[in-house]
Amino acid sequence: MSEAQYEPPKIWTWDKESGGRFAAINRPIAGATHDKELPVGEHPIQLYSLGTPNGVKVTVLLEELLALGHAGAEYDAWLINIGEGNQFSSGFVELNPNSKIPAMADRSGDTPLRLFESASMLVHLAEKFDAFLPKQGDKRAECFNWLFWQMGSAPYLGGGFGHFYAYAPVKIEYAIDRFAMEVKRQLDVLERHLADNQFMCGDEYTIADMAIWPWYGALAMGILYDSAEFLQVHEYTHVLRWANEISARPAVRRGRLVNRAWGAEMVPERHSAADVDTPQKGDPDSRL
Ligand SMILES: N[C@@H](CCC(=O)N[C@@H](CS)C(=O)NCC(=O)O)C(=O)O
Repeated sequence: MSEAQYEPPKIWTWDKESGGRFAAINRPIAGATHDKELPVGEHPIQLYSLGTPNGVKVTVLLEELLALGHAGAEYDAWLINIGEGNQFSSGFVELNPNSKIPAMADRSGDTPLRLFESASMLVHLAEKFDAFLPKQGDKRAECFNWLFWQMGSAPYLGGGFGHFYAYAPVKIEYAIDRFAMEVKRQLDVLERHLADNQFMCGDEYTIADMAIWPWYGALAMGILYDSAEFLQVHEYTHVLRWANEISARPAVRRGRLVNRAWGAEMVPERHSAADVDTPQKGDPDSRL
């Protein structure tokens, strides 16, 4: 495949694997590939996820809520291995027709409530427990501004920069340039904002921080795509100050372990606090 020679045909057809890290799970159609129900545990909240940045947003919020004493936030976190196509089971697709982790069922009411899209889960849980979301006014609007900024921006980081820099089978200069430029611009948006604000919404730690940290905090801390030097992330000193403060929170440390099935410490499934208190030992060199 040479980028210089490729001439798109009149009609795109799915006649070969796209190549690269996720080739085996990429397909141009939605829906289930196999029949399999999702397991259901004993807690009000059932989470079906993986410890990627999108998954971590939700486990961090659940751990923060538990740390505040909200027993109703007790949860079972089941592992969905996206590399093996677990997101295409009939049970998962019933919860999330978009076949992406995280997906959640809130079973605390008469009928289970399905939730997909991580921001939808963050808002649902923050409203349900009246925590980590300003109640009204400017601060609430600002929290939503940054929450949805993350949802709109991170695909350029993950699907754009991360994909072409770390996962694509060929290194395409045009694509890497385009997305490195955009990701550095996004980091600078955060840098300027965090120069004057302790957290994304001023002095209050909210779901906007929980959404942004696993992507841009991790990027600034050099733990995403092995790209710290390439993007010169040390230049974003305010982002780093904010990222370090958040990563030191006990609930963030706990949330990061859940649904993680790689690395030195991991909690592939979580059914009680004890699972996170005593993480399993894994291979320190293993990666997602
Ligand atoms: N906007 C979605 C994005 C979810 C997403 O992209 N999840 C990825 C993992 S981080 C996934 O499940 N990929 C599996 C696939 O594409 O088949 C959210 O925030 O929940």
